Amino acid sequence: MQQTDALIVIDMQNDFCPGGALAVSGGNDILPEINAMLGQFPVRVLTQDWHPADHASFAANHPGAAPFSMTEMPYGPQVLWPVHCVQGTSGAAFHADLRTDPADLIIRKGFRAAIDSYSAFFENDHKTPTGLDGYLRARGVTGVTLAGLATDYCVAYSALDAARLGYGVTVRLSACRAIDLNGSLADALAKMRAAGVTFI
Ligand code: VGL
Ligand code: ZN
Repeated sequence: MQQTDALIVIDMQNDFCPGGALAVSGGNDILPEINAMLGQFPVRVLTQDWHPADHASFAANHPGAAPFSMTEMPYGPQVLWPVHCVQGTSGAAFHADLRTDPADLIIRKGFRAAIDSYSAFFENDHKTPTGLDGYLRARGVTGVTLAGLATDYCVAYSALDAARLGYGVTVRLSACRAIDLNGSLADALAKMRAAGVTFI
């Protein structure tokens, strides 16, 4: 690892762990590995999915729509999710066993009601920045390692954006878990591989 590598821990929040509103199977199993990784990188970032209650990605805000069905947004197709990670709720809080003290930066995303944001870098229109790219560049970061939830959504979108932005990208698959909706995991792994992402 070079001195310029950042660890980006994606969405280790209660709602994505067993018992949560959008639980990822085995989501909490990766906490020990992530906690250990937080001591191994010179730059450490946590992301936090952070939605208002009227968020457009929630099936509950689309009368008659079932969770995990699809809709069209102005920026393209969008999965309609169960209500999750509502700002200020316990579901949006980091898992109690995540070591948050080593984090240099906590970046929140998905706070605009009209647009979802899987990636740590851009919202789902692939244009609206979160500010993370500017932060990492200002700190001289050239490579990022990603871990967290979920492999096939927020981790994959972050990895693909990071590759597009010119960072060297590594995904620590043993420290990720997937939602795997209709083949989304295989699809995400193929896209990341094609983008030059390294898996460890
Ligand atoms: C995520 C779906 C909706 C994720 C966030 O963290 O992968 N997935 N919001
Ligand atoms: Zn979300």
